[in-house]
Amino acid sequence: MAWRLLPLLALVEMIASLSSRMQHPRMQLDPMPKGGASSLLFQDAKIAMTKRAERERELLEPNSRPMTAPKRAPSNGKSSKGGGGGFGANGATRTALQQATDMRADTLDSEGVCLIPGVLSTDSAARLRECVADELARSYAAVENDSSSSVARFNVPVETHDPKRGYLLLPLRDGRAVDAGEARGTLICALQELLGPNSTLGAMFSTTCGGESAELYDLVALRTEAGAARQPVHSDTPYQKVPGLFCAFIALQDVRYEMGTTMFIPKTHLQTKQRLSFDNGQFDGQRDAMLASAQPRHSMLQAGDAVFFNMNTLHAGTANFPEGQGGSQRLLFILTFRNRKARQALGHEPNLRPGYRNRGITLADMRRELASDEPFAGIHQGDGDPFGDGLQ
Ligand SMILES: *[C@@H]1O[C@H](CO)[C@@H](O)[C@H](O)[C@H]1NC(C)=O
Ligand SMILES: *[C@@H]1O[C@H](CO)[C@@H](O)[C@H](O)[C@H]1NC(C)=O
Ligand SMILES: O=C(O)CCC(=O)C(=O)O
Repeated sequence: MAWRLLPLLALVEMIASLSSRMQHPRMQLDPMPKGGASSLLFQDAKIAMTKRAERERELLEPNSRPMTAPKRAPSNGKSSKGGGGGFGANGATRTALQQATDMRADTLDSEGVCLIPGVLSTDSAARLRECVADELARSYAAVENDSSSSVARFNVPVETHDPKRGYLLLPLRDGRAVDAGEARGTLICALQELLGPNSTLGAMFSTTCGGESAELYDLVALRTEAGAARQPVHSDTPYQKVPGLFCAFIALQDVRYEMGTTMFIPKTHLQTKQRLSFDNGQFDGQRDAMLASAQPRHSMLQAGDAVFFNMNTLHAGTANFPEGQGGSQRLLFILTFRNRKARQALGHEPNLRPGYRNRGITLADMRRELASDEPFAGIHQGDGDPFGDGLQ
């Protein structure tokens, strides 16, 4: 077949760009060939991507250091954002949260990525991990019963499930709370802590994504298991002047290096010579030269910490080591918001259950719901549809 004749690298590029155009999950590849051409294509692409990622590891790992949280704004940083509204522009009238948010926003402007410790308490992170594990079990059971429900729950059909790495699309209210008739279950409490009016992360999304009109774009958990391969370096959205998507990866447990980290190449959110040699240099050696001289930073997250990034920044998930070599299940809770002022194509579909897509659910909507007696409990959002479980 013709695709077998494609050079491996061209195949990797093709699959990467195809999947980045289609949706956020990139590495959802079937380990069990079912004989179909597309399944074989995935098989070959997976082998090629793993080989490519291993080559990148050799280039990047010697220079990679753990990411540290910024202590103060970069010296060039005119403290920017004007997010303070009616508050004084400097000095004691700015709250600690506003000052910390400005510092982190300056870091995002210059680096494209920022470590934010403690966006969830350790206890809340542990409760949320258990809740996500329960949602995972519910979704596995649902897909076992009816395989056509896979796309709505995992964003991929069963044919391309990867047992070692995948996304779990989440509801706004967890199934356990709904079953128990509990208005404020674990997921609601976590969203309140993460996005509520005085929250670190809520302030970050508001500041980077154009205020409270920021639109919910991903509500998902990322799962890797022991033995999951490293990803090739990629970005999730193309460059545009007003960055369109900002994402938080939130650790639900202490993540040891052997469980996989996310490696970022700071400053690659900008159209610099460095970034262009990555984008355009895949066949003439420029990309590898760029990677060999890069200064990567990997996020070492404790339970409740977040790494917050402009989704145009280059990054890759590192390997979750095999069992017996320190690997084990890693669950990250992921929130992404979209800045409506970014008008160019974003390059991928939202990682949201179908019933939550194209609804224009904003940060303001979420805060209003979270402040109500029964958040997201089938309350009409204004377009006539209840939120429900998002499964249609
Ligand atoms: C199993 O799937 C069928 C549709 O194929 C659905 O009607 C039924 O409710 C499902 N049962 C459970 C327990 O999820
Ligand atoms: C906001 O959070 C800060 C720091 O956690 C706290 O000191 C302050 O009292 C909070 N303000 C409100 C209105 O909750
Ligand atoms: O595994 C990770 O830490 C990163 C995941 C990622 O970048 C992706 O799935 O696009």
